[in-house]
Amino acid sequence: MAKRIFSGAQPTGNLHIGNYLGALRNWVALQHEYESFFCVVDLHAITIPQDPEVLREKTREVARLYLAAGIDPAVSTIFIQSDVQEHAELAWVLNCVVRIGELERMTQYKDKSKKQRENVSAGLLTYPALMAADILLYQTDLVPVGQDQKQHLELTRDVAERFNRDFGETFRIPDAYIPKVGARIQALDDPLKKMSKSDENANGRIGLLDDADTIRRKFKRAVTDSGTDVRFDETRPAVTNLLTVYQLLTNQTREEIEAHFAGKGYAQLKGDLADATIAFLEPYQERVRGISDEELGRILRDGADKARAIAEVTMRQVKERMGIVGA
Ligand code: AQP
Repeated sequence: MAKRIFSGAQPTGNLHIGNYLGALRNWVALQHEYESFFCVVDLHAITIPQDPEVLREKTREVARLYLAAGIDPAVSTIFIQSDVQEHAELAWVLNCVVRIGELERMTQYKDKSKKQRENVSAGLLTYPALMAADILLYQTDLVPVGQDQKQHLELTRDVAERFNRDFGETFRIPDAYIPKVGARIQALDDPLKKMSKSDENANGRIGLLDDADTIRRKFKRAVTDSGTDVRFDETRPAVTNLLTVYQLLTNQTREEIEAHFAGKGYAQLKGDLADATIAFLEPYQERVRGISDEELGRILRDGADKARAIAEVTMRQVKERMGIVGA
């Protein structure tokens, strides 16, 4: 059987260059080597409150962003999570396999529950069981994600191993694929925080659909470190973060970049970075606009059909192994 990839993004706001550089870009590169499944994970999005109208719109927007990034529906399966009911069904089963202590140790849960205070949904806690279901349904080999999802992936492996041990060999154990560069793009307003869609300060992220003026303004305002020289240096996280984005967008080596900025200051870095980002995003946005509603609908329906055919097989095996037989 061809090796499989599964990954997804949540329609929880505007996708940013962190999502692109940490995840989408690698999906595009890997899709020709693997049988690939890319999902818009709307059921994950509702673990925190969402406006239904906005969620509907963002779900389709994320699918458009996948296509415009270069995910090719002729070779990859693109679909919306809620169109394949086995995701929710297997998530319930895995909720009965995962331990509460394991879920409570997840750093994303700790961070996000702090922001929700007393209104934390049970779904926010059990989010990793749904993510495990997404991955395990497709007997996935590799999961290309950013650094922030590493812990969830480790839990997915643990849950799959536990299920296999208790009920017999059922799930393939997936590996994470985390890029060496770009796995954690930091926020522009705080280099110690990751760039995030749901952060209330939009100045911390560059949205994939931001216009040129907004991009220039956000980079101009970006926090920098003390010192003046522009080079990669772990002890200067803000400048290193900007340089990492520049490196990935221009495909230059670190040496070439440091030579280019030798003797120049932060203003030059910010200006050149804005130019490189706009040069990348303008044609990207043009491609997003070029995808008609009809074409998108057809791709998503085909994708859901293909995904469902595989998910059903896994789900049937899971139920048989557990003794869930129905009438
Ligand atoms: N800052 C980042 N740098 C690199 N990769 C990132 N990813 C997210 N943020 C960064 C990766 O993008 C993929 C899709 O992310 P997600 O939709 O699952 O959301 P998330 O990981 O919870 O992070 P976001 O985008 O900031 O969303 P919110 O604010 O809603 O939590 C994943 O592979 C992720 O690792």
